[in-house]
Amino acid sequence: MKKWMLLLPIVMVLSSCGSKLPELHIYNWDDYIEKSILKEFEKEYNCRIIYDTFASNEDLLAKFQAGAKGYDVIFPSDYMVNTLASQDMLYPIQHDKIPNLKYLDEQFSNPPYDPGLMYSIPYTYGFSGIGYDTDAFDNELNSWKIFWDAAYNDRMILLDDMREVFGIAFKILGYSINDTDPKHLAEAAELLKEQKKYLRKYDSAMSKNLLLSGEVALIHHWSGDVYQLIEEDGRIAFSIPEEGSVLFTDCMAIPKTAQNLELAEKFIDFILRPEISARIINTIWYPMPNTKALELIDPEIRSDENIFPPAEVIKRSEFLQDLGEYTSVMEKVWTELKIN
Ligand code: SPD
Repeated sequence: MKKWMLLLPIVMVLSSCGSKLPELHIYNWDDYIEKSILKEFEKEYNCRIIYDTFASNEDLLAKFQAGAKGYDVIFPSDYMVNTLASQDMLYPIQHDKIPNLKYLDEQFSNPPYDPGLMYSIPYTYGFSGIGYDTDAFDNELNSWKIFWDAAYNDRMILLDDMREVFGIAFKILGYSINDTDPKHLAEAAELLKEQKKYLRKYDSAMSKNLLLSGEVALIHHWSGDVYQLIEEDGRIAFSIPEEGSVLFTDCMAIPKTAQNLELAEKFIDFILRPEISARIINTIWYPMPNTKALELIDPEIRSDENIFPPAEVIKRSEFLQDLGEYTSVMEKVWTELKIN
């Protein structure tokens, strides 16, 4: 053996120290995955995950419209999949690259926002509702109208989310959350203007902490997020108001500008492994439409009616839909409401 050959292993180790691991860039909502799962993926696929978060579908869209590049997996909700796909921003999903799709609950396999799952794979589903401090109320809360109660002046927070906030007003007025009549929009805006007198702020990021610390009495938030609080403090409760609510499916999708398509597909498939999905459900308290995972989750979560609501609750809830050009009409009214 030549002398230089003995040095070969050392040279190989040194050169691999300098080489860059493949990267996977993920853009997701806050508090929406169990962090150790990311570590496990990095280890198994010898890569580095760069993880970034957003607070609303509209923030996600704005980022891509401003030319964001390099995200490999994103988590838009149902109607936003439709919006992004119609603006040619999503890569068609190659189903043969996601073998664990076999675990997907059939009821989620042909959704109206993305027929045949051409551009997205369902991740979780859930409801909007009211998270509240039971010490501040004598009874269970069952109506959105509580946000108009002056007794809770400055102790209430609504999501900083246009579609969700107009959704509340539309439900109180008896309209669909996807209503596109400008007269109804004006009525909804009037109602929300009344409410704003008592509102601490529109916020999606900090409201959970403020509810936990007792600074506010009630917040408008999503089911699993409030359940994460309930796990910390049994004083907190969640309810889906009787007027009906937003029912959503959040999805995984690959933007057209993704840099690492292969790793993105592997990540989506990894998430659909039943034991991985079950761990995510047990951590974030949102159900995932993975038939096998549901057999593995914590029985306390499986039997909770706010997490897996009965048919009548689902019936009075609605999925948000892409409003097309009407979105800009609503945006104008939303901006006026927020600044005045
Ligand atoms: N912490 C994650 C919350 C995700 C909520 N997405 C639902 C959006 C429905 N409009």
